[in-house]
Amino acid sequence: MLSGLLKCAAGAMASGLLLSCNNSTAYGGGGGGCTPTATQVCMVNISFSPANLTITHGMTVTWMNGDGVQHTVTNSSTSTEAFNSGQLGSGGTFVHTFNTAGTYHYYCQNHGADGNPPTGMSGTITVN
Ligand SMILES: [Cu+2]
Repeated sequence: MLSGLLKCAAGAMASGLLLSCNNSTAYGGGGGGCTPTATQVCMVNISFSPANLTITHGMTVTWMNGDGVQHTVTNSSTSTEAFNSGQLGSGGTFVHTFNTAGTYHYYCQNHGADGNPPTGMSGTITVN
């Protein structure tokens, strides 16, 4: 992990871009690099954290992959709101704005299964 950070810092200095730190070396540990907030869900240890997030309509939710493996953020087939991040690599982010109140289930296509509600790596956004 330490060597990864040094490599990351060196890469950032060389390129002048902090974006160069978005690699599996920097985010390979147990969720390092992502901190959940009132509008951010982290993907850590093959799960969404928090799994249940409540927001107010009009807010934009950000999902960030803090794992070293790929994940997706995919609406369940019963969700009335459609969103799909596609494959997100380590450090990758996806955003979706929820304008309508409701309960929206979603899952990771790699580590979860569609359903009502989905199972495995899955979560819920409650919009008030
Ligand atoms: Cu996953």
